[in-house]
Amino acid sequence: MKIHWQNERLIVAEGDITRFDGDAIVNAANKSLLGGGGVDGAIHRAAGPELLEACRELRAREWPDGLPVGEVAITPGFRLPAAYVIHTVGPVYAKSEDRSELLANCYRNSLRVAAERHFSRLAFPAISTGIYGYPADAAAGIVSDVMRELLPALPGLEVTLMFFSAADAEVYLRHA
Ligand code: AR6
Repeated sequence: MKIHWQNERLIVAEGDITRFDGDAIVNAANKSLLGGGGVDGAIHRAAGPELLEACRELRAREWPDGLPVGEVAITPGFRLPAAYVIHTVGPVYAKSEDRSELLANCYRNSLRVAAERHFSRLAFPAISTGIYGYPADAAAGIVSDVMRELLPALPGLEVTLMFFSAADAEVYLRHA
């Protein structure tokens, strides 16, 4: 991973989140929790089939109708370097409706779970900015607001925002 910017609590980096070695990575999943393309597909491939099995159990036990947008569910990371995966579902971007609170909730709820479990290193991908079409600059503003709002209250946690390209990391830094 290449670091583009950092302070004591927040790292803006470029790289493959499946390689992140920390307490948890966040997955930009879909309601089904049963895998998909993008970062979700990459995480399932790297974690191995046990992850799909754990997600099926989560569905059966806790989320029979699927995981609602903005909510989170946690599984082990299995073959990933990260110990856990926090699965969340971002909103599909819509010009006609402001879904920024839903996107913020993905980040807020993931941070809450990380704090509850006393995690010290957590990495996020740029939720909703791929297949779900959220403009990277709009998402950047939402994410940086959440980090400004919540990180001061979570002193033991270091957050990495892991962008897939240098261009995406730079967009974040311009709009944050
Ligand atoms: N590491 C870090 N970032 C990545 C990686 C990776 N290995 N792979 C992709 N990205 P997306 P969404 C970036 O489409 O928009 C799936 O099918 C990517 O460049 O993965 O929330 C799910 O099952 C982009 O910036 O997630 C859902 O159906 C960001 O991750 C749907 O896609 C998010 O892109 C969710 O769409």
